[in-house]
Amino acid sequence: MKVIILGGDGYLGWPTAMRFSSRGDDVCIVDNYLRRKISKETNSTPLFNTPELIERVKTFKEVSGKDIRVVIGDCKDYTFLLDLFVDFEPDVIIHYAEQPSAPYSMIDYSTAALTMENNLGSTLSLLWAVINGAPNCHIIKLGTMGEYGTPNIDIEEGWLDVNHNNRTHKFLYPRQAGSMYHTSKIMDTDLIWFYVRTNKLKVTDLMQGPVYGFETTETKLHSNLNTSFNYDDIFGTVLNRFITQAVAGVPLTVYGKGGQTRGFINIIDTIKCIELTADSPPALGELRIFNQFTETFSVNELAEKVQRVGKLINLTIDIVTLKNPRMEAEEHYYNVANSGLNNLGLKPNLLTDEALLSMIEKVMVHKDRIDKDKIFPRVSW
Ligand code: USQ
Repeated sequence: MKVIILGGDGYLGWPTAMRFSSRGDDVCIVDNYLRRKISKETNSTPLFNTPELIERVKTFKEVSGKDIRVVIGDCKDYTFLLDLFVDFEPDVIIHYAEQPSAPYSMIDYSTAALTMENNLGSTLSLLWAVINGAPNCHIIKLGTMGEYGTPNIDIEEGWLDVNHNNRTHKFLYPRQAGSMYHTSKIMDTDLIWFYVRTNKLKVTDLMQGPVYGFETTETKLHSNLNTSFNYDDIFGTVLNRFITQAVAGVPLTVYGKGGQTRGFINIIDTIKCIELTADSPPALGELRIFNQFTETFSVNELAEKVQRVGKLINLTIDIVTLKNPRMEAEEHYYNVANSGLNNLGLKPNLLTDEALLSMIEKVMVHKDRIDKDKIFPRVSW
């Protein structure tokens, strides 16, 4: 397949690019380094060294023999995307080109505006460039489980049949986000659903939970191929943070009561889900939605797991309860459907003690690079 990866420099985009290239697909990455720029501005540099794309693809070619095309540009620029799609003729476009941090989106007006402008702007340009330049191609859009929020009813996979006054209609499952970032993803979904209806596009929306981990088959090939593993309060996801805190000897930072429950997924499974999705596209005119996670845990359960597993290698790990910097339910009902990707053939890599231990041990190798000043929350809402 010919695959374009928008946001191919990021935590998930880069390993996805290497995976598809390794399989023999023809891969083109697009990125404007926005994520690097705003991580720098917020002093949120990743734990591992991550060279820029030209150096990464050069190393990847040396170790794999495969070429990945890199195009530096802004996905908000419709004409730029249109020209690229007409030239490259993609079968699949994977859309990661979004500002991904909830805390970043809640710092102030300018970061809220950047999140809205970047995320909605890139999605709108993508949709129009597909309509006019690659109308049969399959768009795979990274959505987020956080679009649903934490309603007091079961969460279905994207859609809900509503029965009202003896009539039934299928709607997008109701969405209610807890940050401006998550709200931008809801608005993305509305844009996508509109253009699927009016222009018969072919789209899969993957509602992903917080991802953990940093190693895939390809990142292990060379240290230049690392992905951007963040552990700071703005760009780090909770389990990656807890693992790093455990290694640094900093107490695990549970926000509030710690009953916040989410659907988690190993980065290895994220990449597998994208492959499975790309290999089984929906029909033209269909918006297919999968909930992309493999297990649910509360924040307290995760902290206790990290503490218990760390003890096996003699780490002394404390857990602190911090005043929650976020406005969110700290105890809530959470029962979420996720059979779609399993039905496509996903064999989950679960958070076993061995998997957790292996991540802790690998982060230990980089212990000297951990900056303890980046750990406690700086943004609240
Ligand atoms: N949390 C803590 N302690 C911490 C960090 C987080 O208790 O030190 C709690 C948060 O309050 C929240 C939960 O852990 O209840 C998850 O937080 P997170 O920072 O791991 O995840 P979130 O901000 O929701 O965003 C992350 C990614 C985002 C993705 C989303 C999936 O940054 O790109 O869309 O996970 S989901 O959470 O399902 O919406």
